Amino acid sequence: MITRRGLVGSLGLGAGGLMLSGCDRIAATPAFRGFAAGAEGLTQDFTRLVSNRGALAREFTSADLSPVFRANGTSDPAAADYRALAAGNFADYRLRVDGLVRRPLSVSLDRLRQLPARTQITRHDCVEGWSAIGRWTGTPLRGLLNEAGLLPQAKYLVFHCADDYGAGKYYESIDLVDAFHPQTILAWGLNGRTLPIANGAPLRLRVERQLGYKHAKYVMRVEAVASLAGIGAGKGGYWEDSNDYAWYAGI
Ligand SMILES: Nc1nc2c(c(=O)[nH]1)N[C@H]1C(S)=C(S)[C@@H](COP(=O)(O)O)O[C@H]1N2
Ligand SMILES: [Mo]
Repeated sequence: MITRRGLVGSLGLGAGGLMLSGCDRIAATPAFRGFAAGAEGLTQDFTRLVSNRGALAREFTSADLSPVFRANGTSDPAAADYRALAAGNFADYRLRVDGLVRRPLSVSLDRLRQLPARTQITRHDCVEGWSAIGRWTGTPLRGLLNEAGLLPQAKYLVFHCADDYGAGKYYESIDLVDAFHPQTILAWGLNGRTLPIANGAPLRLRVERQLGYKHAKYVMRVEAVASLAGIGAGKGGYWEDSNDYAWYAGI
């Protein structure tokens, strides 16, 4: 979606340009989201033209950390398969990376933690009007994608989550610009500790240029697809399909 903040940030004005003001929160009201969703094609093309989607989200210092990183949405998945994994401290967890890839992956949490890691202190902005700053540690998604080898037809990545939400499971998707962005990580650590279940253990997406609902928690599977048409109702995510939230939720 195009907001004043987005434009200011994309023009390189105002260091980082990411302070949330009251006005900017209005951009996340349902009416605005409806508009943004309706103009999705236009929005995406325009975003590509005027903004640098590769620009980094602002990073903060330890002094800025929120005392508590609030949990939102699912905070303790009830699904039996997830409960079994959690009971075993996720020793049997495997992240699957599949779909339009040359080499489907099945990766344990131990191995994910041994892969090159990145730590970043960023601010999470939820459409509901709250923000929190946390220190996230995880492996850059692009490393896993390179290992799996995306096929040329792959255009989006779908994140399949463990938690039941509405009629099915929570799911989200991003395009390859965000997938290969240096701050896009699959995080297993928060504030120097193991990622808590409330915040998406064992693995959750951080896609720092977008709003909170895009940051899939409890990620079980990353599926590379050519189109979002076959995923849920076709708009690319749980909130997009159920409440018309914008698919591209740029901040
Ligand atoms: N699987 C899953 N991912 C999710 C959600 C959820 O309910 N289930 N909620 C989303 C929303 S709206 C937000 S704001 C963030 C909240 O992340 P947190 O619990 O670490 O604050 O997770 C997002 N990802
Ligand atoms: Mo959110």
